[in-house]
Amino acid sequence: MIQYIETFLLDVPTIRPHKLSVATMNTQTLVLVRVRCADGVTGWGEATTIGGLAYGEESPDSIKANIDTHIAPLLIGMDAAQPAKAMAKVRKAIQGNRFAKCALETALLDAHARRLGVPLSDLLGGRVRDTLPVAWTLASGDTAKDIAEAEHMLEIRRHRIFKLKIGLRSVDADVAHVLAIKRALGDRASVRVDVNQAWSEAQAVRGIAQLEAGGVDLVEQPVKAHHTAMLGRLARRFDVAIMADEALHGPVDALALARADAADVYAVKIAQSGGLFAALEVAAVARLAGIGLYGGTMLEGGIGTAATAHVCATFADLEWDTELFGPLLLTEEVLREPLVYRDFELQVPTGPGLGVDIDTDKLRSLQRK
Ligand code: MUC
Ligand code: MG
Repeated sequence: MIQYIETFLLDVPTIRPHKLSVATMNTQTLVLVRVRCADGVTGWGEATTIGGLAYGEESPDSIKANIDTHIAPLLIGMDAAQPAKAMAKVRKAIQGNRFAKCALETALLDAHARRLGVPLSDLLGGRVRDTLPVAWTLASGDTAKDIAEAEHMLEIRRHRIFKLKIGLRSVDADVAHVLAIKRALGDRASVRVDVNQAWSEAQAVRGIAQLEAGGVDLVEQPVKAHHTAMLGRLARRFDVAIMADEALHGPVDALALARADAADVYAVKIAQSGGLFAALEVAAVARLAGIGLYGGTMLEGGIGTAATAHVCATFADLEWDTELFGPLLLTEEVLREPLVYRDFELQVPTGPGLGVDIDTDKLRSLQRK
């Protein structure tokens, strides 16, 4: 039986300012959920978002309040061994709140997989891979610093895929920044950009043409999330892969984007999708429509990152890799044993449930008072 649900806000400084077109992050607020069951099993989930309300319509505080006040009470007393039934009740009663739903589903699946003594990925059909290539985001805003950071990552064999955050400066300044980095790294790395919706169609046409000619491999969400037809025009106009990120809030959007031929690649994010099974549905739509997959992040800590890793481990094709580097952007580790990044890949945890454990002393020391 589901006995008790707690939520925690943890303010964790980032290792350097992380500049997106919509926000500069110096701190990440982790939103964690703990579900305690009557049989003594505990499960963890995460509902971390980016930039308060700058990136999405759910803030850390609203997620916590909505779980505490409206969603947790629906779940108390339900059978903990039936996560699907519990989540069906939540989905019937609660509109939106995708991040909260994702965290609760993760915690219920973590607990149930622990109860059964299997990795969470087994509850999703089982894994086809045990490691995931991981991109790193260069977002200091400074070209020389970004090149030095990329060289260091190549040197220590942690990343050889780099995503550059652009859209804050003029198109020409951004293109010059990206192409200087691509020239410095050459064929040693894949260079991609994320515009986070900043460009108009005219700016996108101008920017993407130059990025494509300069050897950039992927352009993520160049225009506003609701401009589906515009995204499709760009995807058809250019050879370089166009990825949908903010446009993709779950399976219904995945279907609409596929019908509109709007993107070549989907960033699959468990929280944006509204849960782990919803993320699998997004991936299923992509597979049926011939759209490539990429394992995305909301810059979560170890819990959300491990949960996404379990989902991505079940994908037969993961053409565009992942960006599951969230914990590496944070100055403090909340897991007792950090996730293992080795030889450019994240090792998907193999223990029961998520395969990770929270350091409760760390949790208390970082918890917002
Ligand atoms: C986004 O829009 O993709 C993921 C990686 C990163 O640096 O920012 C996030 C959000
Ligand atoms: Mg993005």
